[in-house]
Amino acid sequence: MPKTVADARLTSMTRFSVRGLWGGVKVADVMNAVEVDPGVKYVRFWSYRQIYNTAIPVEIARKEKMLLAYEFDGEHLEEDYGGPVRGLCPYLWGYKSAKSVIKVEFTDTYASGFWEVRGYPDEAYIEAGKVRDLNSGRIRPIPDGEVVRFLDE
Ligand SMILES: Nc1nc2c(c(=O)[nH]1)N[C@H]1C(S)=C(S)[C@@H](COP(=O)(O)O)O[C@H]1N2
Ligand SMILES: [Mo]
Repeated sequence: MPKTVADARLTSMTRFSVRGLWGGVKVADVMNAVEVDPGVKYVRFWSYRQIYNTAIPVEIARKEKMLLAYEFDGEHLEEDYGGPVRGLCPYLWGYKSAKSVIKVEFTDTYASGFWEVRGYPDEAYIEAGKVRDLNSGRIRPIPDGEVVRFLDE
């Protein structure tokens, strides 16, 4: 599969955000390669041991920076960071970026995943507020939606 490098941020609902060059395979490319049924509505990522899982709408899964990532700033992802392969969904809160992915499922119905059944919102829409920017170490304001720029930049 072709490699894609995306300049993107992972932003957690627990209020940290980290930016880097994520290398991996676009989920859209995988979907095209396996000729996913056009009726598919959700993509679900399953982590090693199949306890952690999370699903996102197919429209988001097909976006430019939605990856099955295996690199961060040119280095292979270690296990703690979700290696060897993890989901990266910079468009939504970090819990939609499943680590150590072993299975990707294409479905037409939605079910809540690991954090969602424990009360995290199913939509995971990033809301404005303050986060700890792990690149600068500073607490900075973010707008709603994908974190591309901080409001103090
Ligand atoms: N398998 C697995 N994936 C996971 C999690 C987890 O606990 N287990 N935590 C999620 C949450 S809440 C966030 S914010 C990100 C954190 O990724 P990081 O540990 O690389 O910063 O991973 C997500 N993916
Ligand atoms: Mo998180």
